[in-house]
Amino acid sequence: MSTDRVTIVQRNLERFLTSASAASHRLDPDRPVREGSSLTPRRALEVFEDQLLSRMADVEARRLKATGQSFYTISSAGHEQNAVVGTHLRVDDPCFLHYRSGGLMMARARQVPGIDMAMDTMLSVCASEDDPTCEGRHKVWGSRRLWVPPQTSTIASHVPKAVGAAFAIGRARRMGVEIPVPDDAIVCCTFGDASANHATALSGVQAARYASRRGNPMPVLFVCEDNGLGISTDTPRRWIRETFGGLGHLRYLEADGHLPDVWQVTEEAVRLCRATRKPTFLRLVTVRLWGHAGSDIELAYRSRAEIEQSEALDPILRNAARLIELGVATPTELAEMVRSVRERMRVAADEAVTRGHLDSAERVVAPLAPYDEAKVRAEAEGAATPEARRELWGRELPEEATAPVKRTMAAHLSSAMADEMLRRPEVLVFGEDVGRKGGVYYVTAGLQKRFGQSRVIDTHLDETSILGLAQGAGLLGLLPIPEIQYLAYVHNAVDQLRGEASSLQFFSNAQFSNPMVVRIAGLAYQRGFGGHFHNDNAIGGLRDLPGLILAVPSRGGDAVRMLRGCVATARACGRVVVFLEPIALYHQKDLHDDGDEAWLFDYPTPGDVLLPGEIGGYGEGPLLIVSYANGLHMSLRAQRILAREHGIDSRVVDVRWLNPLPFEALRREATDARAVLVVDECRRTGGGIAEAVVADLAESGYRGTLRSVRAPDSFVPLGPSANKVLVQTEDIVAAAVEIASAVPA
Ligand SMILES: Cc1ncc(C[n+]2csc(CCOP(=O)(O)OP(=O)(O)O)c2C)c(N)n1
Ligand SMILES: [Mg+2]
Repeated sequence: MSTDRVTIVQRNLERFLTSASAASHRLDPDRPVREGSSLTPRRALEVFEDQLLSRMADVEARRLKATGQSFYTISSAGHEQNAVVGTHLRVDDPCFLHYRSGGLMMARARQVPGIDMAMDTMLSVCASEDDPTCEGRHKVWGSRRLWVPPQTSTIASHVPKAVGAAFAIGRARRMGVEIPVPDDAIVCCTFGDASANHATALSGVQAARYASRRGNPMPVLFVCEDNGLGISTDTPRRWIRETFGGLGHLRYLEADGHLPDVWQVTEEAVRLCRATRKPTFLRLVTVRLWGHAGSDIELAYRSRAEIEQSEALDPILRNAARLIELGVATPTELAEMVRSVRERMRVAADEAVTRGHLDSAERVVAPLAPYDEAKVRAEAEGAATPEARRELWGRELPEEATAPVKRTMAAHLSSAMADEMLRRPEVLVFGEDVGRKGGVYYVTAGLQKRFGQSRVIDTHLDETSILGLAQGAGLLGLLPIPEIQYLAYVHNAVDQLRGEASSLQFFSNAQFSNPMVVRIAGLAYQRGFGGHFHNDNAIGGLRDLPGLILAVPSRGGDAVRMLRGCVATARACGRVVVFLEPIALYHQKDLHDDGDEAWLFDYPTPGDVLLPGEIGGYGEGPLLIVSYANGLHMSLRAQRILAREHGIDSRVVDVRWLNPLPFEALRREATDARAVLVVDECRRTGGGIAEAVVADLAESGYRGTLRSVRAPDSFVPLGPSANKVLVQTEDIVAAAVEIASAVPA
């Protein structure tokens, strides 16, 4: 049925142009179409042509779908007035777009010579390897040259990063850091009316208003493309106005009607946003033609009369009528334009289907996780000048400090953050309570005093917005190091990492990146305090993200060296890194006995670094114990007990990097071991690393005994019962003794 409606809508336009009469007058191509308007016939015809390009791209996508040659049929048909937004924006205004913003894209491409958006769009819907945005990996509007980072299909998930980018424009200036867009750029973010209800959209709009309320420039233009439907569910009339029309710190405008009317309001919205640097919301009234997507049977939930009503409001039909009436063009001229745009798109489509597709897994994954070790090492090993460091630290550099209190992991990380901020003016630290308080565990203490409020920001309480800011700032060339207060609370916003941040290089063929190092305080072992939400040991949701690096230090010195490696990897390769700091080890001083202070370490001198994949090892013996974080601490305790009380010698390995797992290094370690015991403080099934490590060793031909100690699949209760669901040192000893007795030395 949708194909029929495509034909019907096209025929409506043709019939109209055949039967319409030309106006009795003809407007001068460069005089305003009406008094006070900046719209001239010349510009109006350009917009109309962009709208036709968008429309014909939809027509061709559906034609090719019928023969299995195109793979994307969510169309912009009925939304083409968004081309007007594209006309009023500059090409250096970053855009984060709804999947129906085809007209906007066409109008934007017009501003850049040498871009053939008809061809590019056809390559994209055919998932061709020649698609310049992402070699066919996905299709939601994107272009490097047009400053449009491609978006995922997750509705509204791009709103927080658009807000983050708008914030970063103003912030970069305050930080004195050059970014790739001018100071007066604005950010445009389009989305649908149903999407406007989504928590993520509301999160973004709220963040923009909040930041603006606090006096920050927030040049973001939200454009709600309101077609009154979210697939089959209607949006109540006036809902968008009722929801966003009366909010403080958000200017609200509505654009409806013919081209000249939409032109005027849109121009005003862009002008206001640019001039005032304040969040602006434009409701653009649209209709949806041809159902939600090619596969949608619209008649199942809408009557024919309703469908015909939408078709009567086809913006292309209405604009054509208006342009003829105004004397901008004759019906014959518009008919000729329709014919030539259709022909152009058809030629592009026929060419696009001849192109190939990515033909190997290697090619598909190539941009997923760029890594250049030499570049990363050079970045990691650099440091600020000795003079600058002396000036920052005063008499005593952190590596010269002797008092034990200075040598816990928390203290070291705090110094490492200061060192990174000193040598990299583009580092931006933010999160809940990171400024005045210094973070939940004081890791960022003193940074705001040292580096100022422009670089160390207390955000409002919303993890989605924090990760949105990280993406926007990273996209614009800053180096964000946000803090999430607890592991449990990243899950609250994890789509911003899962769906968005970690997929950007893949879906843009590494033409865009959003480097960041997300610091998260997490894991358990807080002696019963805090309950599950402060003792969360669920890392599965981060471990299965392709491209995301998950770093988990266990020792204070390593934490510094790893942080250097992480920041360098983000900087040099645009990667998304999660740096998970074990809360229970922040202030840990002792290892074996109370007061032994064997868990205090020296501050590594600048240049001493650990890069992704570099594991650690302690002791020698036929038993290999593989662990990380709190498990590493316990394994080292177990190692001494095993040697002293059971005559079992072992080597303990610190995995350090939990995604991707350093399989090869672990296989090497296991080569001479008679048995391998994996000590995993995270959940038994899917949550931890034991499954993967054991499976890899087994599959790679390891012949010794394999065993693991893991936490049960449980949440962590409050009080002493917590230890019942957490791996204990005694469990490690018992498992090691059991394997040793099974495997003769
Ligand atoms: C988070 C999320 N949930 C559900 C979907 C499935 N889905 C795709 S589009 C859509 C409706 C969106 O409606 P609206 O925002 O009004 O945009 P429109 O398609 O009408 O332009 C839904 C539910 C999705 N893509 N993302
Ligand atoms: Mg809608």
